Order: sequence, then structure tokens, then C-alpha cells
Amino acid sequence: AITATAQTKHIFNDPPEQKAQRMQWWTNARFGMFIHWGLYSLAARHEWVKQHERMTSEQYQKYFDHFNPDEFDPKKWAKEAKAAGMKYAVLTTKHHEGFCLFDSKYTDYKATNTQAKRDLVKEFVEAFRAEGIRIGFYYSLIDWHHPDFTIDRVHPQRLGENATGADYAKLNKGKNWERYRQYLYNQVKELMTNYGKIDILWLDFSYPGKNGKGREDWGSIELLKMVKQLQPGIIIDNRADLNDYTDGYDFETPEQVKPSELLKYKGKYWETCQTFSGSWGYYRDEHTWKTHRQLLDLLVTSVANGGNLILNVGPTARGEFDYRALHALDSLSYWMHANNPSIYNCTFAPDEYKLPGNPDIKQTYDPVKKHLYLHLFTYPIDGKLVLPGYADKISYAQFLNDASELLYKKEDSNIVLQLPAQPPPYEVPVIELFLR
Ligand code: FHN
Repeated sequence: AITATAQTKHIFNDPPEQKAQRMQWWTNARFGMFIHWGLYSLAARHEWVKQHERMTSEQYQKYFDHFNPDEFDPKKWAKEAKAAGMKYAVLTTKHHEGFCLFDSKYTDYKATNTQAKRDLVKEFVEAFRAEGIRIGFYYSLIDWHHPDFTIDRVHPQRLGENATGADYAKLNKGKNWERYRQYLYNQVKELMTNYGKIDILWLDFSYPGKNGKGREDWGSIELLKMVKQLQPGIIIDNRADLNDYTDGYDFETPEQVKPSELLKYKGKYWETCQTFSGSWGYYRDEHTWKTHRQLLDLLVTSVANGGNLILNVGPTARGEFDYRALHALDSLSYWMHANNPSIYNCTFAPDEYKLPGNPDIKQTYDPVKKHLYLHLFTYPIDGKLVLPGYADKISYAQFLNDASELLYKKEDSNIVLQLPAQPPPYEVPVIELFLR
């Protein structure tokens, strides 16, 4: 358990009301795009391919040599994100492979030195900002290319299961971890300095005790101090190993969890990060893709539990969203175009409006408008929907999609809504209730 001091321990002067104000746009936005793009996109079989296949940096070099995103048009990406209703976008500026999509002066292992000859981060920022989409940078604390990053069980050159600490100490002889930590600090400083206002920093991931010292390994406190000084309004995730400080992070990041597991985050700031498929990076031969209904369930259940959803696209090495991603995004844009008032500016519904025994009706609530939204993941038989204890609580009801008024009558303390006997011709119709 966290000790009493840790619960009051803070690094910055960032009282809850100030944090709420800083986070307001983010909690209202509810829905963002994650983009995992790098040399692994050329391998096209998972962003951990270097580690999974135990490749040395020499063996991995072919992806650097052949990387040429000739179809990269960030304006197209931004239009897809906007149409899908995504209000912010987070791009991997550097993933664990160590390849930088930005023109860093601290390394040659970067996009401007490939056939791309472009600062891909700069173009991403300009295109998404032009569409009014907020900008987030993902930056990997792990780096499997940097010569000073110590080799351990997470590293592509990891030793066999029976290896001891002494074996790793011998393997890491001559590596200078402090030099790596400085590299990490300098690159994050570049990202916070060279691309204008950055709204989100998505660090990923620290593992305490990397060199036996935990957070000091990553220099997390001084890193966040620098970040907040350069970008005062920035929002930071919880993966820099500062979670025992009240202000060591801004939001939790439940990853790839099922919708049913999101209830436990209710009341906190959190964003679940999810893929359309299983892999974050482009995976050509992967076919386990979430259906439109499953994606809607993730989005609605996230908001119904007071959180955000960031949905990932893994572009191809040439810089395109492939047909599967486009299909998923287009299906979401259709639904979001009609039903986004039940997502934006919404959160979980007050307990008094709960509909016990109706798990397939997911509720969201706009506390400013005082509108309650019922998402019908199953349609009531014959269109008859009883709202127990709702008598005198609503003044108007309509289908959100076409603003068609829904008639209802009082029965004792209940309201009985009479919907059309047949469901509308699209997934998950939404009822909007105007509360008195
Ligand atoms: O190892 C990474 C993984 O590749 C991916 O980037 C996810 C996204 O949240 N984060 C780490 C796994 O938790």
C-alpha cells in the first residue's frame, strides 16, 4: 500500500482544480487516434518484431535502408481521424526500436537519413493541427538501438532463461546508462521545443529497477519538470514510474482491456488504448480485427465509465492506412457523425438513472446539457422500453440519429417509452432523454 506520505507526496504545484481545468478539453474529447509507425511497419509483422525474432541491429538495418514512405500524406490521415470523430492524435515519434520519425540532432537513426528525407513528425503535426486535432507525442523510454541501453530480458539480445545478473553485467560492460538517460532527456526536450504547442506526452514504458534504481534510471522527475516547463498545459500518461506521486502523471492507461473491465477506473482520469486488431504496428497477415459493434462497445463503455478511448492505426511502411483500418474508421465515422453528442462532453450517468437488468443499454450523460443517452446494444422487444422510477424525471425523448420524437407514458413511478417496433437500420441506436 502507498504510505501516507506518498499519497500527499507531489512533485509539482498542480492542485486538483488546476488539473481539472488543464484536462477539460481532453475529458470532453473522449476519443483519439493512436498511430504506431516505424521501421517495424516494413517488416509488417508486429512492432516488437526485432525482439520477437531476436534480431541484432545489423540484421534490422535492412528496414532502415529500405524505408521509403512514398505514399505518406498526413493530410489524408488527418481527414480520416477527423471524419471518425477523433479529437486528438498521438504518433510514435520513437518506438522501442529506437528509430526516430523526427529530425533529432542526437542521432543518425532517423527518418531524415532514410530515403524519406523528411521530418515525418513535423508533417504529422502540421496536417493534424490544420484539421483542429490536438497533438500528442508517444516517446519510448526503451531503446533497442542505442549502444548505451543496457541489455535485459526485454531486449532483443536478451540471454537465455537461465542467465544470471552476473551474465548480464558482463554483457553490459562498457555501456554508459547515464549517457543514455541524457540522450532520452535531450530528445524529449527537442520534441517539446521544436514543434509548437504539444497537448499530450505519451511515455512508454518504464520498468522499475531496470538498473536496480527504479525511476532514477529514467530520470523521470527531472524529465517531467523540463516537459512541464516547456509545455505548461501538457497532459502526461502514467508510464514514467511516478505513480506514487499525486501529480506524477495525469491519466491511467488501461491497455487492450475488455469493456467489462473499465468499471474499476470510474471516477479517475483514464484512457484505454486499443488496437483494431492485435498488433500496434502494421501486421499484414493478421486478421483478428474488431467488428464495428465491438469498436462501438469500446467507445461507449469507455465514456459510460468516465474515460477516454484512443484507437490505434498501424500505417504501412509506404505511409498508408490499409483497407482494414479504413473500413473500421469509416464505420465509426458514420455512427459518430449522427451520435457524437452522446460521446463528446459526456461521462457516466448519475446512479439514480441506472437501468438495472438492462446490461445492453449503456448510458452516458452530459452534465451541462443534463441530457441522458441510452445506447441500445440490444433493441427492446416490440419497441417497448420501461424506465423504472423515471416518472417526472424527463421532459422529452428522441432518437439522436434523426431527432425523431419518442412518445412515452407514465405508469405508476415508471416511464414507458414506445419506440418503433422495428430497430433503425444501423448499429446501436441512441435515445436522448432531456432531464427535468
Ligand atoms: O510495448 C509497447 C507496445 O508496443 C505498444 O506501444 C503499447 C501501446 O500502449 N505499449 C507498450 C506495451 O504496453
